[in-house]
Amino acid sequence: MGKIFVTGAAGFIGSHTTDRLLAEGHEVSGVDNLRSGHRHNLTEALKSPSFRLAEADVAEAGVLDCLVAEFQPEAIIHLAALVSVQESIQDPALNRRLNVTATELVAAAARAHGVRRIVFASSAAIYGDTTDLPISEEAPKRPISPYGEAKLASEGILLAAAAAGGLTVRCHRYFNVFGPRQDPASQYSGVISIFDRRYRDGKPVTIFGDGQQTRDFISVHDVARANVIAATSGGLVSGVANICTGRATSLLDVVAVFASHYPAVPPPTLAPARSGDIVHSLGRPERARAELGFAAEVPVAEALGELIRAG
Ligand code: UD2
Repeated sequence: MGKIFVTGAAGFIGSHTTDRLLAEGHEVSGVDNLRSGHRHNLTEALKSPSFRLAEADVAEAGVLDCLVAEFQPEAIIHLAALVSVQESIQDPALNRRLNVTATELVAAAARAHGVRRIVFASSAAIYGDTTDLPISEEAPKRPISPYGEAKLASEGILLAAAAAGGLTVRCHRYFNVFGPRQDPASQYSGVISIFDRRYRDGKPVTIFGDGQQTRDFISVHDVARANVIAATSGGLVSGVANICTGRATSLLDVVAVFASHYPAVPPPTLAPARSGDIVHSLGRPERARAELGFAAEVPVAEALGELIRAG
């Protein structure tokens, strides 16, 4: 069993990844500044003697170097980020600091302290608005937000560090991740987290457009499993891979699942499509299967049911 360092451990994906690492018997050291993460996401993890959490900002010089030097992990799973695309547009300097500078510091700490592997939270946002579906890793990279640009730059920083030797880097291009602990805070949060909150409150959801738009929605449990595989499996080589299901789910499909659980909630309100919205997004999952042995397993309807039943 290994020692794994997780940045953004109190976040949506970070906390599920931490839970899974602990369940598999690994020792985990996490860091989070609790800006968008929450200590309560780690309620179970914090009961484990194999877990510790430092409350600190990874973009601050010296923080990562100190924590990595002390813990001496075999791998770093770098999930700390500015997660809102909208916020990256409003505050590009903050996006750069949290989504690029932090990555440089991760690479530097790994090299300085002999960490052998980094797993990085990249995003389908690096592809931008492509209509050539399903999207393969070879597709043109045309990010349309500071967030997408920063994720692409981070991939470059980490893969260059890996090319210098002694380090394996796996960049995970997540598609539309959903599940328990995702924050529905703003109108630009992930649509499923917003719908979940609205149905719980007994209020109708708003569908922008006709609801026939599709996304490659993937359960956070599958994403956490992909992270753990990439951090702990032997024999991996550096590279990038989509983390997706390869299956398209429409918003109407999503609404149908919620509606069946909440028959008393009024039907959705329809509103004009959001400007800049893409109609369809779908990833090719083959490379993750070939290079990591990872394939998504949780059907969307099942994961939605779990989310709806969660407290
Ligand atoms: C992601 C990003 C978005 C932008 C976009 C670029 C997130 C959460 N969103 O959006 O910021 O970068 O990629 O392609 O990372 N919708 C509704 N009702 C709602 C909320 C959303 O109908 O209350 C629709 C929305 O208009 C879209 C679909 O649901 O058609 C999915 O929205 P999303 O923001 O969850 O995900 P996405 O991939 O469009």
